[in-house]
Amino acid sequence: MAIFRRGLSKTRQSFFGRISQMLGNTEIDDDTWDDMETLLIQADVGFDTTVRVIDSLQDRVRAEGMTKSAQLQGALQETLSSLLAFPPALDISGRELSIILVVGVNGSGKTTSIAKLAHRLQNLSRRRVMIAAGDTFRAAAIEQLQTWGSRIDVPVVANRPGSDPGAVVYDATVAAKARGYEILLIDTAGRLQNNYNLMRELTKISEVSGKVVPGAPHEVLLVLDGTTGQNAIQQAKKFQEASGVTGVIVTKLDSTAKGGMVFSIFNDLQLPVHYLGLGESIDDLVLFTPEFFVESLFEEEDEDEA
Ligand SMILES: Nc1nc2c(ncn2[C@@H]2O[C@H](COP(=O)(O)OP(=O)(O)O)[C@@H](O)[C@H]2O)c(=O)[nH]1
Ligand SMILES: [Mg+2]
Repeated sequence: MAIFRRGLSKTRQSFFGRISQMLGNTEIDDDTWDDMETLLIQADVGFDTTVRVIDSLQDRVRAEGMTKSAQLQGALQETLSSLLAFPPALDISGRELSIILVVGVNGSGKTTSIAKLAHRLQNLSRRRVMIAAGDTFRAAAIEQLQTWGSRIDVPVVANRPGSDPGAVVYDATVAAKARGYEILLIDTAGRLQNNYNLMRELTKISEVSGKVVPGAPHEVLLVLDGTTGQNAIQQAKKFQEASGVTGVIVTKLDSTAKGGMVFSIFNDLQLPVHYLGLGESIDDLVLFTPEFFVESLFEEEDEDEA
């Protein structure tokens, strides 16, 4: 909970934490709803989701005969919570080897998130984890993953820069299976200049892993850069078309006030958020917990804490 509060402090301080001050305690009128709408849009909750939240709050105000704006804060908190389904556990149990494909645009935080996730799964879930360096586009991308791998003691299967990512994924899948690894995380390149190429590459990687392990990939995690707010939602739609995304990791929420975009992922994309990136170090990937998330957005008195 403390890590949520700290990680979400920018979004809280800019928006949600100021709601009571903004609403004041007057009669609920059109201005109240305008202010609320402005707040939600500015926090990157997104237009459709904002409309849905306001409609639902207005219904409630009518049904319960609320008259004072101060009553709205609790109601808003509950309405926002109701948008967040509890995400299912990652589909990584009940088989010898589970394969998780990680996709997203360049710079969104894929490689860092893979290292953090590998570390989590190895240390908290006690699973044997391997990583495939499927982003073969840049030498630096491969080296970055190898550096993380040796730091967290997770093997990384890689090939030369510029080599076929399908071949790397094939080698890694065969190696993981032969050596009794339970989870293989696959890093990918995120070039989005051409949706068709991206789709082809991701489809191919999926097919290659599925040839060695029937049903793979078992999860396709989309990494979204939280600092890009609603733009990330538009990007996500392309990846949904291209690669059968099953869930989302939102990164960099520690450095943005656009944390409202998380509601949009559940509501507009109908995808579960599994993890949040709340910093650059290896332990800064937290399991998404709806109630902690919403409470952290509204909790006000944290600035004095150590
Ligand atoms: N503050 C912060 N920075 C992050 C987070 N996740 C990733 N980054 C940084 O974002 C940059 C790009 O990350 P990288 O994993 O290389 O992205 P990729 O191109 O998608 O593989 C790096 O400088 C990371 O340290 C996060 O949760 N918080
Ligand atoms: Mg990368």
